[in-house]
Amino acid sequence: MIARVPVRTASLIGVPTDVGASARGASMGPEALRVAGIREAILHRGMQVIDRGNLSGPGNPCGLRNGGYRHLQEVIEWNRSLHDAVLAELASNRLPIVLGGDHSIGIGSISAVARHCRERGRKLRVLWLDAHADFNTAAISPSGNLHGMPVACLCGFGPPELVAIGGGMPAIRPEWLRLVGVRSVDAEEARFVHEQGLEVFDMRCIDEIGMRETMSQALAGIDGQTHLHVSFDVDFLDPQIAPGVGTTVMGGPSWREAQLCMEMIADTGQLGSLDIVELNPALDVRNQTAAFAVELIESLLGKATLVRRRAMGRRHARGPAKSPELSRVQRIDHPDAGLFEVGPVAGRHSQPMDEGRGSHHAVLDRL
Ligand SMILES: [Mn+2]
Repeated sequence: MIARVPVRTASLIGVPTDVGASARGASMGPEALRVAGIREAILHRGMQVIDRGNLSGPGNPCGLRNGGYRHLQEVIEWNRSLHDAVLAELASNRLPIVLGGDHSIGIGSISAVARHCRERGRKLRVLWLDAHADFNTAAISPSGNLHGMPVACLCGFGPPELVAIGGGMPAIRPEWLRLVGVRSVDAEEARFVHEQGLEVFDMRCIDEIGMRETMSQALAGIDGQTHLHVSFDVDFLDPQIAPGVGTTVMGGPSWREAQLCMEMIADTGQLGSLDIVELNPALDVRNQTAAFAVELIESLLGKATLVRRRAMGRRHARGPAKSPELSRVQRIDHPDAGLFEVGPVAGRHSQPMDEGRGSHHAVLDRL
């Protein structure tokens, strides 16, 4: 049962492009996710699925940097189409699941989500799961590739055609964002992240406090009026388990950490939209990265020891567990995905929490 997921019909929107990336191949991502069974996985969660097929747009001209950007016009065209497609699904009360495509498509997708929330007076929280901060601008980007700039564009720093794509100027405010898993930031970009006050939970933070506390802080403040958007760059994952991306960075979250991350997002019950980006089948091994991504999406949609978690959450919501058994994190074998960590973690959302801003800027504080 997934009663806590508010939207029961998911819409798959394929965006087969790699115009924002340096390596070619992310344009094959949508089909790889379908081959890995994303539709069936969502159906298994008890949801309905409508596959809208793929958007169409310009091919990859393999051009050089021009005026600070590579392929700006192509990126604009893809993002305009995607904006309209995502907005239409949200207006019909469906959960858009965008199958990328490189990460530049986060601009159109999240601009539409932000417009939807603005028009309905909903709060928006964007979780950016990524090895990179994606906060470059033309002035500081080493490459001009727009897949390194979507966070900046969404926050108002970028070409006007992209910044204003959803009608809001800017689409989102930095304080609505949480970046998780970051471990590769260009020097100028890091200064800009710091200057704009982005809340970054980098890998050092995850090493030090663990994924559980990291996600607890990243999700703090989400309530029943919050639309939660997840922008899942597959390079978030450690390349040992997810080799099929163009910009691998060693030292990412493990299988278990990634599962826990997704399960804790599911526990909020507020997931409203999702992008899966940067999957590159040309670099994958027997589609294993796509298959892993699909497993994580199942967790994100509520697959896990949900009944037990919810029971423990209710128990914990009345106050800290008094019995030592309840306080101890337990490990049980799960027939589907090996070990699941369970314990009184589900009660964390019942604890009063502030927004927690400014406490984990490790990448930046070391500057
Ligand atoms: Mn990215």
